[in-house]
Amino acid sequence: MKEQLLKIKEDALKELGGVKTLTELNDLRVKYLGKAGALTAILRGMREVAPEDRPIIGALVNEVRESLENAIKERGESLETEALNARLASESVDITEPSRGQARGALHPVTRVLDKLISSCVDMGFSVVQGPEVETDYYNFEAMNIPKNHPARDMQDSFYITDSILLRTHTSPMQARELEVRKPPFKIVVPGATYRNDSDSTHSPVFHQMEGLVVDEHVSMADLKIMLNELMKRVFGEGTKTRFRPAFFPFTEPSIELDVTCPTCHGEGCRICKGTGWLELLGAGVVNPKVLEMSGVDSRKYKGFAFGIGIERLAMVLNGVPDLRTLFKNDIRFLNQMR
Ligand code: 2NM
Repeated sequence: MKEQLLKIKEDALKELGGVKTLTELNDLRVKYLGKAGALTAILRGMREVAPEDRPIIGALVNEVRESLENAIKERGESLETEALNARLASESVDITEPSRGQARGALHPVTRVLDKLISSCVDMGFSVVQGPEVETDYYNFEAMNIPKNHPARDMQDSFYITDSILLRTHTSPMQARELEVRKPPFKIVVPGATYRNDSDSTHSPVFHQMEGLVVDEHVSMADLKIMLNELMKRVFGEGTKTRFRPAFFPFTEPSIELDVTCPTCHGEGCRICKGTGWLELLGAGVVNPKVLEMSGVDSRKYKGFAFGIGIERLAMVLNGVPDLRTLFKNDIRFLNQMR
């Protein structure tokens, strides 16, 4: 019987070594320690054991049971630890792996150019004002010294809503509104959307402008040139050169147009500047005294200078965009190149 017990113990421990799962472990427990198990069978056979041997056998049964229970418990614990480690390994996240990345939005090239112009002017002491895009004939044309028979007023160039109301064709009407209410001296810029009935590779029916206006005693063409040179350096970089050509606008006298050295080739000549090294950039001039007077500003005491710049053309030049209309198609393939 003693041999039987030791054999049970030996078999059980051997089997235990091969147990791989908690289920197998439980089966093993039932097989040796359960009600119908091998050890229980031995206990049942105790009546056949000589009475004087019973305590010895009984003690041995207990010892075997105890050591099997301990071994099973130990094996169970190590199986649980193994299972936990396997789960931790399979569910672990490698925080050093590079992420898939987020698709990032970006500012529209027109917005970027406009922001740059506005902040450069703000840095030079200008206030920013915005006004209505639906304007009266008076502010859009009359107050800008554009008379009734002027070609700019043609129905074919302007979007009229009624005989006297239209979509503003430039941001100048807001300048007139400010001339009426502001007390000089002042410096303002008016950025915003403007509308003309035109559509080709250099024109869009909606486009953007920024106009600036400075009114003070004794301001002159010299101040205008100094200010524009400074603005161009801030927007295009310190090495930028300018040149001024005479021009005509009804609202300024004298009037000029300004060219800058091409920001792409820095004056060498390239595709963008069509080999000339220069880009026509903006119009400007000394505010026509008639314009000041119409808005109630005393033109003997106060002078003004003003400039107007088209934003799309600038965005095209700075980003190498050949057709202005692509700026407003919102084709994602185009926008992704405009970062
Ligand atoms: C331009 C060119 C030259 C301009 C003039 C005025 C105002 F209100 F003072 F009369 N605002 N903007 C101006 C002058 C605009 O755009 C090419």
